[in-house]
Formats: sequence, structure tokens, C-alpha cells
Amino acid sequence: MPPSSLRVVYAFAREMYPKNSDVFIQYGTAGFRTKANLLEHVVYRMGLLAVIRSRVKNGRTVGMMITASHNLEPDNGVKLVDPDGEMLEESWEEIATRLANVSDNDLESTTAEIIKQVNADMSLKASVFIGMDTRYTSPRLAAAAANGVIALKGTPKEFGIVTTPMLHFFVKCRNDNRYGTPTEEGYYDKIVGAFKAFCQKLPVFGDYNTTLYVDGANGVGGKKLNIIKKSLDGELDLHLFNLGGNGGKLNLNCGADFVKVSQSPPAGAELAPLQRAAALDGDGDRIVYYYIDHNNEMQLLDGDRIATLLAGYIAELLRACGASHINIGLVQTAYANGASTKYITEHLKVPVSCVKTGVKHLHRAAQAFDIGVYFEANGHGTVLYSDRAHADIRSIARDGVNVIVRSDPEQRAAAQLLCHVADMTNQTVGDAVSDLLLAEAALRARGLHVARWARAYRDLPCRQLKLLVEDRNVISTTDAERKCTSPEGLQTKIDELVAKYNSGRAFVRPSGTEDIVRVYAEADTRTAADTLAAEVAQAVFDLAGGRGERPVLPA
Ligand code: NG1
Ligand code: ZN
Repeated sequence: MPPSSLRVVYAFAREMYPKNSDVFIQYGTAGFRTKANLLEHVVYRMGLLAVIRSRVKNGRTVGMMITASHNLEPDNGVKLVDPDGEMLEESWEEIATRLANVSDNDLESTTAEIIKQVNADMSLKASVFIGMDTRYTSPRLAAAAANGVIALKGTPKEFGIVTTPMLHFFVKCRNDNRYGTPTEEGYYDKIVGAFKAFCQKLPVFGDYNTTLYVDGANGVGGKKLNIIKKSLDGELDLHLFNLGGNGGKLNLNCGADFVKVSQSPPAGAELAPLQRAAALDGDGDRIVYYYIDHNNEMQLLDGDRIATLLAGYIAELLRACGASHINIGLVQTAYANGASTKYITEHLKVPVSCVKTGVKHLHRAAQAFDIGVYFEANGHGTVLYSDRAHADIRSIARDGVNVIVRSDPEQRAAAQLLCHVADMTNQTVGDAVSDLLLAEAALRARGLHVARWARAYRDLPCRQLKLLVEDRNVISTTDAERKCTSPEGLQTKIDELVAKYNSGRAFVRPSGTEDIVRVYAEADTRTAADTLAAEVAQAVFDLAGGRGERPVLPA
């Protein structure tokens, strides 16, 4: 592109998307996320960067999603999606941060430097898919994204309001048409179609029933389920609430994050005891299950629980189809409940690895297995199948030919079910809709009632706290964030506190999405977990420069 036309680009940027704030903004675990009114110039610049990224990837399509996920309505954000439908490569996060923070005067030179640094051939075509959530600020930001793409002569394609995982799916399909068709219909055909095909092979039995209540967090996920609901042919009887009508506010007192962190049911839920229910987050990439027991207490089935359900069922199908050469593993973070890790290793006998918080870490670690199940405790996760696993399962399902043995009709039937399970899975990223269908499929196959699912193991009581400090980056961690290496003395103090409690475990880390430090604690009783969390929070406050009020111990 000749320099003169680039001048126009930056003049336009200054006119339309001036940098109106000096607040430093960082590309974190989930892209940029902050108050929506601080984001227009950032999103415009990310449109520029997306074009550069697409060209570095030889013109393959990349994605931009406008969302702040489970944050409240006034926030918004932008995440970039790589050509395989995965999160933006980590080494580009620093580049994104640099471009987002330069002054308007330096935008032109910095963009030129980046183009040189990443060796982008600016004569290539560039294609960028853009999606957004239901926030009222999203359309303006999506327009800023498209304008950024157009400015560098890329081609934007807007998908309107979609879930984050749908956009990831579209990007992958666009670059690899074997995976599916890059449209909303293509997504439903593949994922919902596989669920229906699965159900046709397995009639409902045992204690499973098809009624499921779903909290849509007043966001996009519930709206998409409302579309899907009509095509389920009675295989699932969805009762949706918190769909954004009646003044319901996005993620306010509802949604997966609220249910998980507050450990209480969402507003708007009217559930009979033992009724199975699920909650999505605002952009439809997280899901947790819950029910109200006979004591009127909520029982939570979080991401760990969904991971164990899926890993257990897939391992069973693998055995049933005689594909013991295909290995399966599970990936968690330090937030996984200790009881789940114990259950997976000792009962399911599936290997577990623990990685740093952030889906990109889990995704990468899951790729080390033939079939890798990964979930964060908060309900974000999926299952990945290697090409070899895919090919072998399909071949057993089709003609019984396996690299190891010739399979019998029962093995073939199990492989066919596993094919449907794989097709139901959005393998690009955690997807609440796909995970819901997967969990329902596994419960149906096992004739399992939600209360019996919950009895597989008992979660250790746990508590998460947030804490303000002067500079959260004074805390550094190691061992998949389970130990901290600074500030001095903090880990020793945490070790002392933990040692006082049965089954005690605690760790602290700076959040990647908020300006806070997160504290996690678990122990054998609710009081012990709450007290340990508060004691650790006090230690952080004292040793890591706490701000505001010192945390208090529970009464
Ligand atoms: P941070 O703020 O870095 O803890 C949170 C979640 C992550 C992940 C990201 C992205 C917890 C404890 N942390 O990250 O798991 O989902 O948001 O949304 O739930
Ligand atoms: Zn989300």
C-alpha cells in the first residue's frame, strides 16, 4: 500500500477514533476488557492488527469478537481469533498491547514498525470475521472493528450477534472446510445435528429425563438456545429464562460466573427440588449446572464436574469400541476442586495435568493427548480430538477397520456414538451450547439423574476472594500458579496457614482480566475454607501492599 493512502488511514483514525484516555490497557487472558467508553480507538486499532495478522497467515481468515463475557453491561472488550479458531498467539499479545496504547501521533509509525517486525506482506488479501455480543455498546465497537479492517484494505465480514464460540467456529470453518460451514446454520447443522443423531441411537432410560432449565445470563447464549430449542424434536425440553427481556440486565445476579462465585442460584430461577438446571455466561462460552436439594440448598456442578462426566463417558466409549491405543487426558487449573482431581486420577484413572489459568494454556496442554478434555472450574472448556483419533474412530465406526483389531458390531456402534460426540463438540474453544449438549448426551447415555451425577464425588468446600493491592504484579507465581515466588515471605506464610486445616489448600495470583489479586482456598469444612481464604487474604494485604480495608475473618 503506498504511504500516501496510509496517511489517510491515520488521519481518519484521529478524526473518528481518537485515543481519548491515558489509562494503560493490556491484552490479558481474554483480550482487552474495560469500560466500553474507553474502547473505540482500541477496537479500531485491533481491526488494523487483525489485517496484519491475516496477512502474516497468508491471507487466511482471522476473527474479532466484541464482548466482555461475564462482566457487567457497562464493560466491553475485544478478543482476536487465530485462523484455526484458537485464541490469538501469545507472542502477539504484547504487540496488541503496544498498538492499543500508542498516542494518535505515533499510531502511523508504530503500525509501520509492527508490519516490519512481523514481516507482513501488505500486498496480500486479508479477511476478518467480526462478531459481537448483546451489549448496547457492541454495534459501535463492531463498526470500529470493521473500519479498522477496511482502513488497511482488508475485507471484514460481520456476523452480527453471535456467541464467542460461534465466531471461533466460523473462523475455523472458513479456513478448513472439512470442519464445517462458516455460517450460523452450518453451526446448528453440525453441532445440534450430531446431538439429535446421538439421541436417535439412544432412547431415554433410567433416571434421566429430558427437562432442563437454563439461565441465559440475559445474553446471547440464551437467545441462540431459543432458536435451537425449536429444532430439538423433543430430545431435550429446554425451559429458558433470563433471556434479556423484562428489564433483565446482562450477567447481573445471574449467569455462570454469578452462580459459581456466589454459590447461589441465579435471579429468576423457580426450580422444583432436584430439577436439573444450567447457567450460561454472557457471551455463551461458559456453563455450569446446579440444582436445589431437599434442604433448599443449591448444589453446584461446575466445570470440573462437567469435565469428569465427559472424560468418564468418552473413556467408556473408547473402551467399548476397542480403541485402547487412543489415549485420553484431562487438563485443569489450580482452581479445580481437589476432590475432582482425586476422583479423576483414582477412580477414572485418566491422567490429569495442571496448567496456568487462561484457556490458551489449557488448550495447548490438551493437544498433547489423542483426546484431551480441558475445563476451567468456572465452566469454560471443551474436548479436542487429534487427527489420528478422529480418523481411527471414524474408520471403526464405518467399516470396523481399526489399525489394531477388526471390530464387531457393538464396537462399531460405540464408535458411531463417539463420532456424534466429537461432532457435537466445538473443538475451537469452550462453548456453552456445545457443552450443554455434550453433558446432556452423557447423562442420557448413563440414565443419570442430576443428584446421582453430583454424588460421584463430594467437592471440598472452597472460597474465592478478590483483593485490591497497589500493584498486583508484585505477586509472581510458579508451579502452574500454585506457589508464589514474590513478595518475599508470602508463600511461607500461606504454607503455615494451610497446614492448620485438614485437606487445606490455598494459592494467590494476580488476575489477568481485572486489577485485583485472587485468593483461593479449600478445606474440609465450609467454615475452614472461608477462614483460610480470609487469613490468606490478610497475608496478601500485609505483604503485597493491600489497598482499602484489610480483609476481615468470618464471624
Ligand atoms: P482471571 O481474571 O485472570 O482470573 C478469569 C478467569 C479465568 C478465565 C478468564 C477469561 C477465574 C478464577 N479466572 O481470569 O478462568 O476464564 O477470566 O475470561 O475464573
Ligand atoms: Zn464468556
